[in-house]
Amino acid sequence: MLVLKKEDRRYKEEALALLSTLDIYDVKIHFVKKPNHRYYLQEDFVKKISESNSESDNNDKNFDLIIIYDRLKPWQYYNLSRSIKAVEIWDLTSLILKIFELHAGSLEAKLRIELLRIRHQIPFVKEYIRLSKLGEQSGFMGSGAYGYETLLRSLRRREVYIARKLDEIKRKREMLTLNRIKTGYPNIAIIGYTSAGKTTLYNTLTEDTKVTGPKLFKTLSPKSGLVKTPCGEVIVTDTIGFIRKMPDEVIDVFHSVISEIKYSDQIILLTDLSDPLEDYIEKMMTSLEVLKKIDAIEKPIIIVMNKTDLVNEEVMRDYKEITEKICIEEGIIPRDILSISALKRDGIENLLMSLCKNIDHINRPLRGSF
Ligand SMILES: Nc1nc2c(ncn2[C@@H]2O[C@H](COP(=O)(O)OP(=O)(O)O)[C@@H](O)[C@H]2O)c(=O)[nH]1
Ligand SMILES: [Mg+2]
Repeated sequence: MLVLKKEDRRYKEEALALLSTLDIYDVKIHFVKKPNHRYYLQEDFVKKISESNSESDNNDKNFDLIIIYDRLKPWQYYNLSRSIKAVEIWDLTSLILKIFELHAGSLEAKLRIELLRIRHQIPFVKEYIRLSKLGEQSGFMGSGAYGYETLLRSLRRREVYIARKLDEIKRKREMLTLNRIKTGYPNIAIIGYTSAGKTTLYNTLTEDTKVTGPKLFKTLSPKSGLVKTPCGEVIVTDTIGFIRKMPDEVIDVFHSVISEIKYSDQIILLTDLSDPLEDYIEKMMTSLEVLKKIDAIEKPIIIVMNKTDLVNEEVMRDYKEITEKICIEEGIIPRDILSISALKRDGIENLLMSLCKNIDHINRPLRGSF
C-alpha cells in the first residue's frame, strides 16, 4: 500500500513509477488529509488494517508492505510497526535509497548510500531503545532494549568506518577516472526524470544492438552495457532518475551518485513529451541546474525528447521550441535536440548517428568498429 498526503497527489505517478523500478506493482493507494502525530496514518485506519491483517487464518493479508511517501518520525515508525504486525514499513527516504542501490556503480556511491542508510536508521533505533526502556513489556520482537543497543553500537562503528573509507576514496579519486579511460570505449550516460523512459531506452539500445562482449563492463556499473553504433561500440549507462519529491538528506547523496556522469564522454538528457507543459519546463530547468551543480554541464549534451508516439507533430514542435528557449536561458548549447520513441523504437538510428557525431575517437583504441 502506498500512502500519500492529499496535497502530494501530483506525485502519485512518480511514486508508482519508482515502485515499478523495484518490481512492485498492483499497489493500493491511500491518501491522508493530515498526518497523524502518533501513527502518520489515522488511528482508526491503523486499527482496521491491524485487525484484518491478524485474521491470519485465510493467510490472505491485506498488504505486505506499507510505503509512506513522506518522511516518518521515529516514533511514528515505531508505533506503526508495533500496531501492524508482519508488514514492512518504508518511508520515502528508505524507498529512494533502495532505488539508488540499484544504480550505484562505484564503491564510493555504494558507501555513500550505506552511510545515509545508517544515518537514517540511527534515530529509529534510538527511539526503540528509549521506548523499550520506558517499560514496554517484553522488548519489541523479543530483542528488547539490549538488542537495540548492540545494534546501535554496530551501526555507529560502521558509520565511522565508512566515513573514513570515503575520505580515503576522495584522495584516490583520480584513480577512478583512470579506470574508466582504460576500457577504451566512449561512455554515454542517460539521465532524466523518473519515468522519462531511461530504462526503456537503455534496453532498446542494448537489445537492438546486442553485443556479446566481455563481461568486464558489468563491473563498471550494474546498469551499463555495450551498444553498437555506426562508429563502433560505446558503453551506455542508465543512471538514477531525478525525483521530484526528494527529502533534503537524500539530495547530497543523489548528487554524489549522479556525479559519476562526469566521467562520461557524452550525456543524453531524456525528456518526456507526454508531460504537461508546466511539468516539462520545471523538470528541464531542474535537470540543467543539477548538471551545473555537479560540474557536468560542459559535457556534450544531447537532448532527446521521448514518447513521440503519445503526441502529435504540433506538440513536438512546441516542446522543441521551448526546449531550445530553456537552453538559451540557461546558457547551454546542446549538441542536438532529437525526438524518439524508445518504446516503439522510432528515431533510434537517428540517435545513434547523433552520438557518433560527437564522439571523439581519435585518441581511443577503437575496438569493434569494422
Ligand atoms: N508510450 C511510450 N511510453 C514509453 C516510452 N518510453 C518509455 N515509456 C513508458 O514510460 C514508463 C517509464 O519508463 P522507464 O523506462 O521505466 O522510465 P525511467 O524511470 O526513466 O527509467 C514505462 O511505462 C514505459 O513503458 C515511449 O517511447 N512511448
Ligand atoms: Mg529506470
